[in-house]
Amino acid sequence: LSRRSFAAGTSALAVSTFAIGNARAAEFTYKYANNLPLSHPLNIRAQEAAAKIKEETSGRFELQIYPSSQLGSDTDTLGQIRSGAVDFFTLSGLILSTFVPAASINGVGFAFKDYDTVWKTMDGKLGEYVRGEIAKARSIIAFEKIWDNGFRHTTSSNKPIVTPADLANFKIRVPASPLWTSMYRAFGSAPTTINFNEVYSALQSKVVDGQENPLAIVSTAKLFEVQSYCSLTNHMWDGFWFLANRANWEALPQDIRAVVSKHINAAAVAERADVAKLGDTVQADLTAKGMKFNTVDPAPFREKLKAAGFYTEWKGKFGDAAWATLEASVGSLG
Ligand code: X2X
Repeated sequence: LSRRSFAAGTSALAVSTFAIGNARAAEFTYKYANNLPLSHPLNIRAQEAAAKIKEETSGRFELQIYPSSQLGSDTDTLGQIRSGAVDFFTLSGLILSTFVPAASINGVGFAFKDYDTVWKTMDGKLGEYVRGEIAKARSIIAFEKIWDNGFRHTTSSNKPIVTPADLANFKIRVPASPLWTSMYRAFGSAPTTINFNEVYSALQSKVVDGQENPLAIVSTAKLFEVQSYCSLTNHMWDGFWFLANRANWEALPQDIRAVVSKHINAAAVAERADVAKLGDTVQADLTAKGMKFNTVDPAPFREKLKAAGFYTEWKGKFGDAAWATLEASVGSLG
């Protein structure tokens, strides 16, 4: 029995069922952590992939899924994937940038006009560049296909966001990432860094008045229970890199690695379609639950960021070459 087979039996929180009674314990039991509820397409597709992997490896490989930050906040779990205490982790590139600075480049405000541009960019040269930077950090690697989080919108307990002036002094939660803090400072807001596992309670207790996330998360994480307004700001596209601890990954036999990466990448592509489909229906659901929606003209928001020097600052941080790769795909950012 490997060390991993023993470890498998100690986890009460895992979603997948594991060998009890007459079933044989898997040869390799690997932990996958994420910050989203079980009902989110990311977890639905990950569970499907886990079942397919188990089947195709004849039970040799078991992927145990820990949703909803059960193993800790994103910041904690980033430490665990680096050390190998966790084997796999889906993490926003923006948060990953606290370890691999280049990874936040897709989060530049208003960079993407639509999903076609997102996938062309992230499955193309820019994504390849970011994965290369992740690999250079040595302790982790990223699978080829990034998973969709979505275009982010702004919710609030006290007012709709219609113009950039509405963001002035706005008490908004941001994830742990310098790019997010910098963008809301440029808007003149009062950003507070809070990991996702504490967002619902921070909104409920009014530590902050608002937050920003894609509609699939506003819905599945039930943020509509603690937020009244949803402004369709579309200010950023965000995705999750499926990360592996390098040493643990390389400890797997080549044939198992091939099966795992095939099903994980296929699940990412399926999840993208699920999130897009949800986008068509979720606004109506949230409206029925009492959220008030408004659309937003992005032009003045983008102008505000430009005038505050946001694009110049981040072009300098990412470097001319990376910035040119981004602009070659999305157009000039000014
Ligand atoms: O923390 C968030 O807001 C979330 C769930 O969108 C991310 O993982 C970045």
